[in-house]
Amino acid sequence: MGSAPMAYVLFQKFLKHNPKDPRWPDRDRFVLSGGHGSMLVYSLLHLTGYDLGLDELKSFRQWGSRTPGHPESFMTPGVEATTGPLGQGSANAVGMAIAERFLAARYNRPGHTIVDHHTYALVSDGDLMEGISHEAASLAGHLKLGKLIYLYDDNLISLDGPTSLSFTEDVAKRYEAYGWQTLRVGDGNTDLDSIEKAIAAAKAETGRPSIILVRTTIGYGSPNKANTHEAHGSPLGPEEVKLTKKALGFDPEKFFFIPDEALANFRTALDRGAKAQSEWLQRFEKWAAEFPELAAEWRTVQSGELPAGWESALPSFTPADKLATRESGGKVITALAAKIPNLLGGDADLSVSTKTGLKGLGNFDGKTGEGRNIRFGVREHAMGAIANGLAYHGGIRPYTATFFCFADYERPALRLAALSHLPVVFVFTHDSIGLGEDGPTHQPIEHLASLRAMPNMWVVRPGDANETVEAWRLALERKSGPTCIVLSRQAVPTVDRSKAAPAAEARKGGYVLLDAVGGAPQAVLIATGSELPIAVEAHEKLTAAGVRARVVSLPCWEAFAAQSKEYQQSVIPAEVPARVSIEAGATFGWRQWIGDRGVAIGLDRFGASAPDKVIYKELGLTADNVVKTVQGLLPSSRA
Ligand SMILES: Cc1ncc(C[n+]2csc(CCOP(=O)(O)OP(=O)(O)O)c2C)c(N)n1
Ligand SMILES: [Mg+2]
Repeated sequence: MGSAPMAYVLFQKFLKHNPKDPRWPDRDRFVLSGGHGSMLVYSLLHLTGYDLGLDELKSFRQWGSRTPGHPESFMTPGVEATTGPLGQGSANAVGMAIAERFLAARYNRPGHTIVDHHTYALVSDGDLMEGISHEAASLAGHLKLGKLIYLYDDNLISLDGPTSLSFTEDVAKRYEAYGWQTLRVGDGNTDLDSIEKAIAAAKAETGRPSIILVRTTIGYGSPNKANTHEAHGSPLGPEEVKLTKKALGFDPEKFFFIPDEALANFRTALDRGAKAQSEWLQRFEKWAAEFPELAAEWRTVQSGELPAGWESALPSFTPADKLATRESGGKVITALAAKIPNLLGGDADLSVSTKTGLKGLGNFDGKTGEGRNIRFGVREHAMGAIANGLAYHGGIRPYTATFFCFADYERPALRLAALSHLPVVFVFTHDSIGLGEDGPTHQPIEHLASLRAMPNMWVVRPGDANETVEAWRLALERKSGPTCIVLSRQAVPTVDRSKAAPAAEARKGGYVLLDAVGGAPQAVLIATGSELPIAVEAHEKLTAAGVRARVVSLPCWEAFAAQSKEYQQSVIPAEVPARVSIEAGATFGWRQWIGDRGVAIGLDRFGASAPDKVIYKELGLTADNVVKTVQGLLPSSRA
């Protein structure tokens, strides 16, 4: 209720949108970052004429409704971002503003403006307390994102009580220091003119982002609950609702009542939106006629498809190449960037190590919109949420990169990418104890298991250079969710495919790399990533010892689980109980593949600081240990 006046002014005086076409590419973006105020956005969408009936508002937060407790981008037309975990939306908005600049630079031509819109976010105290918003604001100021505007619901109250309990800094000064324009509205409850002037001033400033601190009263209009934290999350209650309606001049006995003149006022959005979009369409058609190739590219990237021939530049590797999968990943991403014009992303100050820099394509510049490498700085959390913002915006295939251990710093954004079906590619290198001397603070352990546990997240850990190519293929062909590509720091051999199954089999998530020699397998060795060569070596030793072992490469559990049961059984036969997995990470989850009697060789402890080969040996991740383990499982040796 406290932010309704500013939202009203924004929607009715400024927001360029067409409720009849929520996906119009050149609409302004509006993100309600404090997702707990979801009813505000649902009301606005209903009132301005989106496909969200009053019945949906009546079934707020109920099973099957399109009005969930917090806004979900895939659920409700007009909701641009899934918000609720505070801070995320503020960073998503930064991503949207970057996307606008990038697309404007790529597609606008002199005399032809196809991309030209603003990104607005309504942020709350909680948003601005969260660290992620600090990271995002710092980067937005650095990039001078002049079309990014925050409206800050400065109501001096959060969930537990007044902000005086824990949040007393000078927010305006902070944003000023980040390089933002700061504006104030002293009475956001009633002074609509001042709100309008402030938004106009924010739009007029094109060289830096703007934040408008709007002083409001939470629960404004409620005689007894306004300005108390009780107005934050719980319903006012029937009595107080009556009193509030009275205080605001409504009939207390009427429910979900919208006065005709109010509806008529809001519904003017339909004409405005239709007019704005049709003017845009005229411009678009002129542009498309003059630049047909550019227009064809636009249509492809807007549809989320990959351009024809995108695979043609993919490298392939031979057994002569012994290189870390981060190195082969670097070659893959460089090749892809040349073919996929909207592949845009970057790393958190680690491109030297992650190898994900797009060579020769420049650093993204927020003023010109040019450059393909976003220098996120050491800001993993905002990086993830900004990448999500790029994906929410549309027209971009975003990726990010950092060390795998720091997936923890990015994790809330990974989760929202998975929840919101965003096809973001998250590259993680230095994926295990194999990174060596940096030691246990940098060595991931439970990270694979924890990301595999996340619904709709795909985790791909390729075992050699050619599987790395396939990992990228899997990731880019996914349209309904994110993919983590998990790569090694240390060199791994490239499998000799003349003696093993083709790497293309990795697209199935798991496949028989090397089969048992001389008959049906007695044992199945299952490995991922840099432990694949260990399984291959064990296979050689077991074969020499007369044991029929099969090596299964399982780079992506989720893709494998999506195959038919028959295929899965043909790779990991249920009738072979002697199954051993080998992966330099927590063994949690492996039982699914190795069965009741199998053994998972992994790490249920933290690593150590030492050269990688020493740690592998000391912690039992060796071919000899695999051989011994297999022998211990075979019936003859158990007798
Ligand atoms: C990351 C995260 N932590 C905690 C919460 C729980 N929570 C929801 S709203 C809120 C604070 C509300 O204060 P404010 O952001 O000022 O919103 P207002 O009550 O003023 O609308 C909290 C702690 C959350 N949604 N997200
Ligand atoms: Mg507040």
